[in-house]
Amino acid sequence: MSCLQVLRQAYSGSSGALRCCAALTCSLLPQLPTHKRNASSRSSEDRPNFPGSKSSWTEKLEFVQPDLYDGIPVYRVMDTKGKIISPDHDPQLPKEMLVKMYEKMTTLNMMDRILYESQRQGRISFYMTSYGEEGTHIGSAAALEEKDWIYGQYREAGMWVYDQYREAGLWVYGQYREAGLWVYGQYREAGLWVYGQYREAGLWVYGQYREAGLRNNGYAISTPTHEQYRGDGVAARGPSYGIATIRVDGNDVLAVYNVTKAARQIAVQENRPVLIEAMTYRIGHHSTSDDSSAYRSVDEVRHWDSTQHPIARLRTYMADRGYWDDARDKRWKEDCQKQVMQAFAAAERRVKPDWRELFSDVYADMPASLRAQMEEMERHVKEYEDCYPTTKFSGH
Ligand SMILES: Cc1ncc(C[n+]2csc(CCOP(=O)(O)OP(=O)(O)O)c2C)c(N)n1
Repeated sequence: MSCLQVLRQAYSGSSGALRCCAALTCSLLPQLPTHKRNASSRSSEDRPNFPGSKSSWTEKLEFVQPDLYDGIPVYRVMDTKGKIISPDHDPQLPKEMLVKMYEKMTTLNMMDRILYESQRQGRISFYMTSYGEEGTHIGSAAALEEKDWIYGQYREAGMWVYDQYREAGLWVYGQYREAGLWVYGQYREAGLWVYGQYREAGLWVYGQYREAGLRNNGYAISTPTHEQYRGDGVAARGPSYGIATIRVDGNDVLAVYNVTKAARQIAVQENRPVLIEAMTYRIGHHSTSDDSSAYRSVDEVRHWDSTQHPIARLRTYMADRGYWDDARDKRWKEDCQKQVMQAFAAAERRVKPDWRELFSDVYADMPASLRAQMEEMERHVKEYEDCYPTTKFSGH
């Protein structure tokens, strides 16, 4: 089955999920690539031909109630335990690739554990974990090509981990220590290098680019989704902007892979945008500055950590095929822990860039107001030099 078929089929199955009137169905589902509507050829007796309307007539006086609508369905390949539901949709990736995906998902998880702890020990100032969202990072990174560009968000470190940028990524994280804001200064040398040169033709998150992936992890810091919007998530907004849209189970790495591959094909071949809403759950706190027990129950978090976890699902899938077992898992986790610790130690030994880059890397010509702030900081750092670890920074 081609990728486009996967995407189309995902939509064609949606009618059963919609209980509301046809008008609602029409307005919420995106136009698929083959779907060319020609208003002028329709009779206004058959269908309304108002400019701006794409639906049908109805003689029922019926308000569209949000709770009567099941929403755009969530495409998945595996069930919550990691068993394939429809063999046609199994991308049948080669063993080496699946092993790589599993190893990268677990590397991200290991990075999260070690760096989160190191923040608690005061070795870095700030960190954001990706617990529970590993499938969205790795499934999408695996489906893209070397030449594609990725604009990753802060909770998308797995996109870097997937390829050879693990150390660079950790280097960025390593630089977080002492001053969280430093990371922005680092972007020119590390972050942008990671983001910008990762691949070559720009996809994923925050992109107004041709393909945008969005992780819906249930929260924006402490605000749960039910306080963020009343409609059907983010995917429902895609069609209203004229964007082909799909919703996917973000904890199913194979589904994310299929959907990203299909979306990339539409974007590249048809040069039009595609939106992916990957449904997942943020198991970790928003950041090391957050305590999520203040706004959600421990039981809720435990539920997501112990069921449908993307790493566990992929592991079951691989174990079923004889690609992975407990002994290998144990060896790999030990090895992975060593790799992350070594990269972290190497990052800690690096001299940090000149702190003035915090001011100098934004504008080609620094505005007077920013220069004044930089000079004020220069005076401050000079006066209180003994309070700052200045020798750890270049330019001193
Ligand atoms: C313009 C702006 N306003 C506010 C913030 C502060 N802020 C940082 S992260 C965040 C929440 C983002 O939530 P979401 O997009 O759901 O991503 P998640 O953290 O769940 O991965 C906010 C409000 C910001 N970074 N930029």
